Amino acid sequence: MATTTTLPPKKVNRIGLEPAAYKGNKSTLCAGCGHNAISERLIEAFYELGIEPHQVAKLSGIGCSSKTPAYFVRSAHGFNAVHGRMPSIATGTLLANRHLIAVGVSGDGDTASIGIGQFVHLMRRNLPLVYVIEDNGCYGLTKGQFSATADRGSVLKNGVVNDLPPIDTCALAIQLGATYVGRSFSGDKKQLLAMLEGAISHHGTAMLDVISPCVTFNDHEGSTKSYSYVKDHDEPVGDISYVPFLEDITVEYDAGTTTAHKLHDGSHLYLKNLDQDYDPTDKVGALRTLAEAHEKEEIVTGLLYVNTTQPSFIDLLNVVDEPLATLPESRVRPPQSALDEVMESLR
Ligand SMILES: Cc1ncc(C[n+]2csc(CCOP(=O)(O)OP(=O)(O)O)c2C)c(N)n1
Ligand code: SF4
Ligand SMILES: [Mg+2]
Repeated sequence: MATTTTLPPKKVNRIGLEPAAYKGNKSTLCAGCGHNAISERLIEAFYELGIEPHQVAKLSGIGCSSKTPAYFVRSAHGFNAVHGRMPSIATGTLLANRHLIAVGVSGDGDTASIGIGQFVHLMRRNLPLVYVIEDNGCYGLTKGQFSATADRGSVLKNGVVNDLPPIDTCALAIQLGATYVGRSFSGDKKQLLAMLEGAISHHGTAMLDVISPCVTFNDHEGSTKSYSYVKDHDEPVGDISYVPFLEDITVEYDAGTTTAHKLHDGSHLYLKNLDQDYDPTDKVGALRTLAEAHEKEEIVTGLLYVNTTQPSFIDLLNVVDEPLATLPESRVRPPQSALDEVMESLR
C-alpha cells in the first residue's frame, strides 16, 4: 500500500513569499568576508518585513562592498554606479519614484574617500534612503590599501602604519542631518537585523556604518577592523528590538530603561539603554559619545541617533505622488502659452 508523506508547510512571509524570493546570486566575494554576512541580513530583513521585491531599488558604487546588491533580492531594481557616485543615482531614483524602497550599499573607500563629496550632501538632504557602509578600513577590491576610516596606528599586513586620523562617518552623518544613524558589526546578527529593519521602516536618511572585516587584507593583528579587535572593543549603547506595524504593539517594556520610537510606517523600535545616560534623540550627546569612544579606543555600536519628525527631501520638494514615468505628456510638458509668456518676458 502506498504511503503518503505530508510535507511540512512552506515557510512564507506576510505577502506569501518564501525566503528564496529575497535571495540574490551566489556571492563571488572571499569566503568569510564580512560583506557576505551583511547580504544575509538584508535578505532576512526584506523577507521579515514582507516587502514586494519590485518595490525595492538597490544602488551601489564600486568595490567589493558595492557588489552586494547582486547578492540580495534578485528581482529588485538595481543600479551599480560609478565609484563614489551612488548618492546622486539614489537621489534621482527616489525623485523619479517616491514609492521605491531604496537601499544604497557602499564601502568605506567608496564613501569616505572618492565619494565623500556626494556623501556629505546626501546626509544633509535627509533623502529616504537606507545607506549601508560595509566598513573594512581598506580598499578590499584593489588589494587592501588604507581607506579614510582606518584608525590612526592601525597596521597593514606589510607593516605600513596609518598615521592619519579616521573620518567617523557616523559623527559626520549625525552632524550633517541624517535622521537614523547607527554603527554595527557584520558578526552581530541580532543587532544588525533589527537596525536594518528599523532603517527600512524609517522615512529619511538611515546611515549605518557596519564594520565588516576584510579577511584577505585586513583581519590580522594590528588591524582595528578585524573580527577579534571588534569583538574585544564593541561597546553597545543599547539593545534594539524592532516590532513591525502588523504585530501587536502593546509590547511590555520597562519605561525606566527602554524607550519606544514610532517609525513612519507604524512600526516601533524599542531601545533598551545599556548606558543609563544614553538618549538616541540627543544629537549633541550622540556626538559626544562618539568622540569619547574614540578617546577610549572603544567602538560604540547600536542606534546612535534617531529623529522621526524631520521632513524628508521628498516631502520638502513636494514631489508628485505618481512615478514620473507614468505621468502623461500633458503633465510634464509646459503648454505653448507658458513658453510664449517666457518669450514675451524676454523681449
Ligand atoms: C574612478 C575610480 N577610481 C579608482 C578606482 C579603483 N577602485 C576600485 S574599488 C576601490 C576602493 C574600494 O574600497 P571600498 O569602497 O572600501 O570597498 P571594499 O572593496 O573595501 O569593499 C578603488 C580605489 C575605480 N574603480 N574608479
Ligand atoms: S578582498 Fe576583502 S573585502 Fe574583498 S571580498 Fe575579499 S575579504 Fe571581502
Ligand atoms: Mg573597504
